[in-house]
Amino acid sequence: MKLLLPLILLGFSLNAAPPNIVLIVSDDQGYPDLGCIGSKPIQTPNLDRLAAEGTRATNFYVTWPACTPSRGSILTGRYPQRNGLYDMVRNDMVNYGHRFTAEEYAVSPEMTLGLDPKEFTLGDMLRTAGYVNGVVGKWDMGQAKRYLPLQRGFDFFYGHGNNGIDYYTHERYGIPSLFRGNERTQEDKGQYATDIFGREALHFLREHLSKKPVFLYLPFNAPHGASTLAEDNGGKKPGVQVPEAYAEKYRDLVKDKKLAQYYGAVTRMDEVIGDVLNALDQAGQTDNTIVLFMSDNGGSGNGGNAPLKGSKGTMWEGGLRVPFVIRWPGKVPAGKITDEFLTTLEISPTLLAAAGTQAPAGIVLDGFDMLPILLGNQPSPRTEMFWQRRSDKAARVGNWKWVESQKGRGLYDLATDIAETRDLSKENPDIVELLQNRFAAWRKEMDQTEPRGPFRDY
Ligand SMILES: [Ca+2]
Repeated sequence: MKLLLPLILLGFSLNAAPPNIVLIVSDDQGYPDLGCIGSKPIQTPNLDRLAAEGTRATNFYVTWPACTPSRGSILTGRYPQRNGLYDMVRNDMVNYGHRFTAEEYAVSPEMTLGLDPKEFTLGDMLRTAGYVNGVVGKWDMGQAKRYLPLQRGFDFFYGHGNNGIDYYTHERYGIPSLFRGNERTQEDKGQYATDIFGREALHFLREHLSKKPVFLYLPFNAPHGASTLAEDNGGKKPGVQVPEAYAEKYRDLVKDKKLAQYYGAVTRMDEVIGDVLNALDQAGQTDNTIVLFMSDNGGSGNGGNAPLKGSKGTMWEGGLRVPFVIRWPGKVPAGKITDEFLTTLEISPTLLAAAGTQAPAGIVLDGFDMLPILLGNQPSPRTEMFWQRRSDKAARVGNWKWVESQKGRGLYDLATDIAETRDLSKENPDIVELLQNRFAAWRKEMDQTEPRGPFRDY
């Protein structure tokens, strides 16, 4: 009995102060592109620190091999095919260097499409647990007012609603694309996007840390290629933009100028992540904050995704498997590398459990709380995962991966062949059939789920 009262009080105080959450997403950063992995000359000392103080996963997947649907799953905890956002919110005419007028852009898909307002975001779900929620960076869930963060469970937004900008003008193929709250702004025109996103993230944290539980969603546009018209850049697409000093760090290490720019953009982003970690330290909130980091899809080609095959946009591991780090001092083991099978579908259930809340009644989440797995208390309950991008399909069941896509097909044993080099489908027709059947069952479940726009007609 003597112990009971302090335990009750301790339990009460923990419940009274759910952890802050900083959810960091980078853009098109490849599976091997962290300094601590050691296979490339890339420098990411702050993400390396995060990995040393937390756990890094090697077997972690996104739900789609490109931006919008992958990010929709991070925010909803649901497969793209369940939440309705299962393709890009993107104007195809940009592929041909088309410069939109404001009037033309206003009625284009990038303005009229977005995450269905019936979906619940992490902002909606954490708000019920008393969090103050902010988004800084690349929202990519639609730009009409009904799609913007302030209408989607967030209290603060500074960033762009579409899926790419010029890092300096903040234009997307000629259209000014930064928002503060619900209004477009050009207040920072000329300043490097990663710098201003860092400034706003720190501003949001300093204003709210230690007062209320804070959820900062910090999705960078770095190190994605810039959405810049070639004619605005001397007739050539600029690739990944970065202040020259950051590309200069890599000039002696890599010959390819564009690769040096990519590495430099990651390093500048890493510095901003370091500033965020320092802000948590200064507020005395590090021990009470979960920090998560992942890329939204595989690397788009900069230096390759070896040992993985393929890149962004493909059903190969190089399109779908990404770096992932989570730090929660005293809760998630420090300095650990886990090979457990995990995905971004686990993010929402994990954060909701940590916050002591749950999804609204009737809302199906496609993942689970991964904390017990990270603690080593149990193996991952995930035994299968499915992907579809138009006619491209893939399934993983156990260590078997089946791919049927325009870029290739086959059956691979990831336990012995992470690079997907040996097609074993001829030797194992029964396993091919099993994976095809599991894929068909998943597809049927998705087709029968409650209708959601913008892509499923109803
Ligand atoms: Ca991306």
